[in-house]
Amino acid sequence: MKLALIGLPKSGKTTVFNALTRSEHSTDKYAQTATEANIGVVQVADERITRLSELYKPKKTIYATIEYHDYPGIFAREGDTADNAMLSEIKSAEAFAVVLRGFADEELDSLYSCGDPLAQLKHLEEEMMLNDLIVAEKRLEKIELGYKRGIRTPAISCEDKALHEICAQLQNNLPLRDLQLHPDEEKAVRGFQFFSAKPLLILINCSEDNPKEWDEALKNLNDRGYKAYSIAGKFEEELSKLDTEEAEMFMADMGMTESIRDRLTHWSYQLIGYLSFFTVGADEVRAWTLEGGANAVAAAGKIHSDLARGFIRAECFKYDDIMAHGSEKVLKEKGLFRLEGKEYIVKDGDIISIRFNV
Ligand SMILES: Nc1nc2c(ncn2[C@@H]2O[C@H](COP(=O)(O)OP(=O)(O)O)[C@@H](O)[C@H]2O)c(=O)[nH]1
Ligand SMILES: [Mg+2]
Repeated sequence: MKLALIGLPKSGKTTVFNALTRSEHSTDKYAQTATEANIGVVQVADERITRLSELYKPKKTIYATIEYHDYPGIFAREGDTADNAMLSEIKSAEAFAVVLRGFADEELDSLYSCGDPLAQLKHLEEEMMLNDLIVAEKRLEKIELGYKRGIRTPAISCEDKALHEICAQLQNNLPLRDLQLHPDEEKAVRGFQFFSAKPLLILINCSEDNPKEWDEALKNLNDRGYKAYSIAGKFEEELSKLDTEEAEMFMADMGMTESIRDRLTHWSYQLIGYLSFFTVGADEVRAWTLEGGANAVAAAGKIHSDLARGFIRAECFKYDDIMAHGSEKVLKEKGLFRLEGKEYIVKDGDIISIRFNV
């Protein structure tokens, strides 16, 4: 999974990124805004993989990962046009973690007068929608030009229709994630990777002295359907530099039970509706990420496109069952080892082996 940390300049994105990836990129307040993204990969802690690995003793154990991309601030001022290459890179993320500045800093207030976290979010969303509208309108002009030259295919008509719906939505100041397109239309415009269609994880970066300062704002956001949380970025960055025991002591003081890595993992899985399925064997025990509601063929495709193409059936059992009974042989005797077809909807914790033929 690829998650982009985005927000206005100096909201604490790199601070949070450092905490997540235990790195030490500069967060100097007076440094020029970075021009390139920091990229880091974080393992998804999953006790189930650890225990499966103990059972199967494979040569390799592979956890799922989240790739965090920490981008320079965008949309700092109205109509600010960030570098197009960077914007398209940002848009290739599956979701955005939007870092909003909730800690006080007079200097930053005067430089980036975007107001409180709610105002910052409003500003960012408006800029994202504006950017999407420009992209959609540009494409519509091109299509129009094509029509005049006699270029009109069913695919283009479908895209045209989708883009008109998209423009109407954006002109009403509504994000594209709330627009339900027909699946064919959705497919026709998927390549644009519109900003406002992405799921948002809202992180209010609070001062650790006053972590409850934005509780009201958080409630407001969650009532409006956002997934919003508060974090204390600087505190988390400090924590990430300590060894586990020390960190746990400080976390207990703050009433925290999980590291920021684990919290962000849960929040982003929830946000996107991801589940985990596993493959096991003597060579490898591995966790895979899948969109909730996806079928066995989609799961096969995560492993390798050949497995989806030549899919015959999925041999399947549950993590809880193998842990309760200790071996696949017992599961077979008890009828807990299932054969599933293409349409089977994969569940969290399924252990799957794909039979295929290409
Ligand atoms: N007090 C406080 N300062 C923070 C916090 N997070 C970031 N900062 C400071 O804000 C400035 C900008 O942080 P940085 O992570 O570089 O922001 P970015 O531009 O969004 O990547 C730095 O001086 C940080 O030390 C926080 O949670 N509390
Ligand atoms: Mg930064």
